[in-house]
Amino acid sequence: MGSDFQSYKVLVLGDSGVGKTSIVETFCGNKYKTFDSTINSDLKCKIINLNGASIKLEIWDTAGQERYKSLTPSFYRDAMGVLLIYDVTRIKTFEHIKGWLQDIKEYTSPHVSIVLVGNKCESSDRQVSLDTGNKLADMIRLPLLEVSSKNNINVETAFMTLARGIEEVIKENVGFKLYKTLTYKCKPSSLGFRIILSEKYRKMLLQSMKYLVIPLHM
Ligand SMILES: Nc1nc2c(ncn2[C@@H]2O[C@H](COP(=O)(O)OP(=O)(O)OP(=O)(O)O)[C@@H](O)[C@H]2O)c(=O)[nH]1
Ligand SMILES: [Mg+2]
Repeated sequence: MGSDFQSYKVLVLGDSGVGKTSIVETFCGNKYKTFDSTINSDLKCKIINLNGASIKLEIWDTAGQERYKSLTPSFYRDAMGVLLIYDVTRIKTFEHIKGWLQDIKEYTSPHVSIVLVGNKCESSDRQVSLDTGNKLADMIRLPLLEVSSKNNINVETAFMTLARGIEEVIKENVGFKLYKTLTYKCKPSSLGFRIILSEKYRKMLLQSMKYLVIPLHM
């Protein structure tokens, strides 16, 4: 597996038992079964294809139980995306979403992308309707997806929605930063100019092309 993929660090957060591990395992192609409660955090990686580019998702499945929570601020800080999960069969987990959002706001970058996820949507034991979920999602301006890791409903869509959100943020930020660098460092002439970038930045530049066409032709 090449190591030059761009990687997106993603956290999976939510109360204990909402199905974080089950969702991650289902996304990674593993069979649905019962998992032990997560201690601290587990890392899983999956390569996805986003608009023709291979991206490595570094997925951190975290512990929902208070006594296992030991994530450091720096762990949160370099996260690029968060899947924030509640369980549609337990209203308490839904009521705790605002508390999780406060933690996310406090510890992560303001540019972090978040997707709200209501798990166990196949269950007939619901305590949180889709309508109630949508009302909260509208209020906090986040995309909401109801999923079922048990029946593999919408699990991939949730991760892809998050990855696209991260990609958008990167485009905006890299485009802006490179715009500033290029307009400061380069004086275009009739001969044009040549910019040498590392492979990492070349990829980011290509992904941000729509933002960079303007400065390159000024
Ligand atoms: N009905 C139903 N049950 C599910 C689903 N996903 C997970 N579960 C069950 O929910 C329970 C908790 O799942 P986990 O994936 O371990 O939950 P977690 O969020 O990782 O929990 P912690 O590691 O303690 O934070 C298990 O009994 C799962 O079998 C689902 O989509 N539908
Ligand atoms: Mg777990």
